[in-house]
Amino acid sequence: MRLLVTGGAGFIGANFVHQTVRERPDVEVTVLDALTYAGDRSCLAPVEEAVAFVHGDVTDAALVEGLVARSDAVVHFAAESHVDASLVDPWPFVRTNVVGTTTLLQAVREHGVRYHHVSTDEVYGDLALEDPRRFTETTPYDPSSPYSATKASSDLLVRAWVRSFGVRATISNCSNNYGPYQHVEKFIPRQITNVIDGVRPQVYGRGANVRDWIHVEDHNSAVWAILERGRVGETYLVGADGERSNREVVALVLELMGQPPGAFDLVPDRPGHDLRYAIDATKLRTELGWRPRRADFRDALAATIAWYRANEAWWRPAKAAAERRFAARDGSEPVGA
Ligand code: NAD
Ligand code: TDX
Repeated sequence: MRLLVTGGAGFIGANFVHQTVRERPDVEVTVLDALTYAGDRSCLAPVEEAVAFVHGDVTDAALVEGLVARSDAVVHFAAESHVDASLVDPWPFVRTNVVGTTTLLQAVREHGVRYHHVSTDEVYGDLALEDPRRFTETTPYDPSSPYSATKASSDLLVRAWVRSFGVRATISNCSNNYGPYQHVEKFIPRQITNVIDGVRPQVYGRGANVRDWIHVEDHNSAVWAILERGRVGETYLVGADGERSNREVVALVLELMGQPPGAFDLVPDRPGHDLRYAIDATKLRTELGWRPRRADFRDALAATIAWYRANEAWWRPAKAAAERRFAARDGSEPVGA
């Protein structure tokens, strides 16, 4: 199989490429990535020899068309992915997430290529803390942030291309990922690298918000299950029953890093901050037989901390700039400055 992976120099895409090279030597991988501030070619260094890399933009219709024409399938990870950044400047989100997805859809339509669309549970809005329900494939869309609104738009474009043009597409909506190669602007790596730098973790609001954590390898094994065995036109929710409040996560990071449990700061909240996400992955489990392999959060978080300790050379160049962006948003001094 010749597989085009967009966003393969980002967090989840790079882990997907590593896993694919490791487990499926018959798959020929081409990565298309614009190398934005969130993309880093060095994420692919361990598999450099095994994959082709194209530096380019998913909104470049001629480039995309040429690459899709030479592929049997496309997995689309490329996106602007940071909620906080979308609140400052939504335009790159509209361009990459909406226009970029449309560009890919037109190309897979023209060449009859199988397409898998990687999306998020944030399209469903949020749940109350005590709500017994979780998100399912039939939960109505209700995005809160510019980021999630553009991801919701891209999902709806995929559905329209399936229905109107017969495109062979599937969609996955996954909960919060963690693991190696995640940008230091995201919650877990930000707090791990703060502690390494002797800086207290920064928790928004009261830290009561709940995210449904899944290890990136489990997300990617689900993407493979859907690509190989998923029904065309269907959406699958991906999650590993990992609901935890931000306070709980930060307390565990502190414990695993030998710090006192209360050694974090509460800082001004994110505007429109979604309270709780929770995924019901019954369809993925029963229809495709998928199971998470890294569901022990404590163990997988400890391994992630060890990875950041061992790979400072990878994250260090991005750290100060990420902290300056956080500070610019709330008018404070960058932490660790
Ligand atoms: P990321 O920000 O780490 O990586 C995004 C990658 O896309 C980067 O390599 C970047 O250079 C590339 N990119 C951005 N704009 C591009 C463009 N115009 N053309 C080509 N490449 C471009 O993001 P991530 O966390 O790895 O997320 C990957 C996908 O998974 C996204 O679609 C995101 O919405 C989705 N998702 C993420 C999570 C999560 O917890 N991180 C959860 C569910 C779904
Ligand atoms: O410093 C922080 N302090 C804090 O309390 C940061 C960066 C975040 N938070 C909170 C906000 C959220 O409740 O932690 C939680 C997780 O925040 P992010 O890592 O920014 O993720 P989130 O907004 O939940 O979105 C993530 O999951 C869904 C990804 O970034 C998206 O791309 C994905 O679609």
